[in-house]
Amino acid sequence: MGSMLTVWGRRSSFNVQKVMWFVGELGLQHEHIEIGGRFGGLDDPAIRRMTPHGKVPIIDDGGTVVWESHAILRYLCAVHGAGRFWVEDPAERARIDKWMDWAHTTLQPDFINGVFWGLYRTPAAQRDQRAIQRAVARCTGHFRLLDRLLDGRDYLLGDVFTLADIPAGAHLFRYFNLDIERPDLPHVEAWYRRLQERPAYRDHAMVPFEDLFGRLEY
Ligand SMILES: N[C@@H](CCC(=O)N[C@@H](CS)C(=O)NCC(=O)O)C(=O)O
Repeated sequence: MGSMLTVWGRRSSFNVQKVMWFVGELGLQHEHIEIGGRFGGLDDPAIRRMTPHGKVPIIDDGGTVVWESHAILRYLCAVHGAGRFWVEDPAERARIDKWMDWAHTTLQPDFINGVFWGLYRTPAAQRDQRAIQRAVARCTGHFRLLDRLLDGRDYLLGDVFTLADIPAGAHLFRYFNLDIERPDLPHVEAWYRRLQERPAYRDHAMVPFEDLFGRLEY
């Protein structure tokens, strides 16, 4: 099998980016196989044996197969994050989980689905401008909330970078590079600059997305 850890999923996938960013933060030796999107391969029997729904990311860590980006983040944190990312205290872990789940269930649907898919991935003639505007407005609210949270702190939970920063922080490259209305976000922008000092962020969460323009098929 080569290396212990294998990650499947195209680098242009938002859900893959969160996982690859964390693999980079952990400094884990791994093999990365681009599947999905223009690479195809999601219907291969070997992939379907690992994940019944045929979506990326997927990992195999020494025989343990995990899919769903946040399940993967938590698994990698528990197994490989000792001393740096893993926390034992359930209350402390819940502080992290709250923001991870908020990002996945609230921010991501409004931004990645509503704005990124609605505006960028949908061909101009098919765009629903009113729906896009409503999603942009909801994102304005979400990013304002993050801006208030980040006032006076370096990272979402305080002085230290945690897993909570990954799902929300992975949105910033696309949010700040789309041609949309944004409110004043001084603290979010400072956080974005701070994240860009991390090589793993630059390598995995700032992936150009032009090849997704006008493409609804994957
Ligand atoms: N909730 C899943 C979503 C997985 C998902 O929808 N992945 C997309 C890419 S972001 C996918 O596999 N799309 C098909 C493709 O890339 O061809 C997760 O967080 O991992």
